[in-house]
Amino acid sequence: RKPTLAVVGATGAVGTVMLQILSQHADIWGEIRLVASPRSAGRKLTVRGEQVEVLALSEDVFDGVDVAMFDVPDEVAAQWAPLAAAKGVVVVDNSAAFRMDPDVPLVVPEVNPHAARVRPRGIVANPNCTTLSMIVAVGALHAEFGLRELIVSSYQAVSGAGRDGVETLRRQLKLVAGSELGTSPGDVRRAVGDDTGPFPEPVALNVVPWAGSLREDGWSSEEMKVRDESRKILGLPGLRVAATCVRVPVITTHSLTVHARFEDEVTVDRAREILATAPGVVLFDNPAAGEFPTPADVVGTDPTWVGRVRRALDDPTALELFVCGDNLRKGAALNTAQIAELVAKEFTAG
Ligand code: 2RA
Repeated sequence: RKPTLAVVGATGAVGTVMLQILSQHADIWGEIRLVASPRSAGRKLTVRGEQVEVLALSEDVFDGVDVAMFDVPDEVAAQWAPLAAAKGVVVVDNSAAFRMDPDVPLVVPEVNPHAARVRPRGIVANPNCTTLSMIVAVGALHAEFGLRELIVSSYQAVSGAGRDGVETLRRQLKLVAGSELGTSPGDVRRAVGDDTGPFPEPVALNVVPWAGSLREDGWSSEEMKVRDESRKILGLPGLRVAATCVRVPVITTHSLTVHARFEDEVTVDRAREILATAPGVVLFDNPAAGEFPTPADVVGTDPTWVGRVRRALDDPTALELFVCGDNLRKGAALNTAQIAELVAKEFTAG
């Protein structure tokens, strides 16, 4: 039989992409139930070409549901995912509430699909978009070379901060368009005003070395997620990781520079072969022809795009990469849907 799916948070930025993906992928689901906060209940959204009414989140909406994809704030997931799981629903959750719970697998289907089968709490966690934007490429290289250390800088799109992030950048861009701003200290700040939305500084004509909230010793929550989640997904609890997360004036698609150090010497030729054949990765790397991935071209696509593959000049065991991934697709909705599809196979097989 075809399993029943619930999409919880169907009206949000990621929920919207989830519905697009469900309309594009093989039609493996029976009923698809759309769920959101009471504020959005009654709205009609299109999925698989049909209009479906949005239901208000309640325990009853999980009756008869086999798998639920959640994209809701951490505190909502923390409350509702266990309630759904208690009704027998397998919850695939895109919040940070359960990612580091030892009884909740953190899954990237191209890297650790087997982990999705062992879920003592009935919950499978989806990683954060920054980790997801690079981990498929890094995981493929790790499988061959054995990863020892990861040093990354992110260039994160504003849609990572939700609709508010996108609206903030668009509003600020209108205020600075056609101006001579960006030539004197503080001129951009004065032009965009005090309302910087979810960001601590203006994001138009700027880069902001901050994403998430403050953690110990000056690290951001986003940087800790990159470290903790990479370790858990790759099964390397002692992996050395240093991340610096930066917000840039891009609507959608996170980019990262990656310095990856491995057990032994690596060659660029072999790294390129691995990246060119790894599922979910596109190698786009010909600087002589001006070919490298950028968010403007990667947005709206599914794979992790890799360019600028070089061996570190001062360390023959390390590679340098530039990686781009659509933070709403592979970084959120797509990976969640892929996990849900993995779980669905258990229902169709059984
Ligand atoms: C961001 N990674 O880009 C976050 C969203 N989960 O802000």
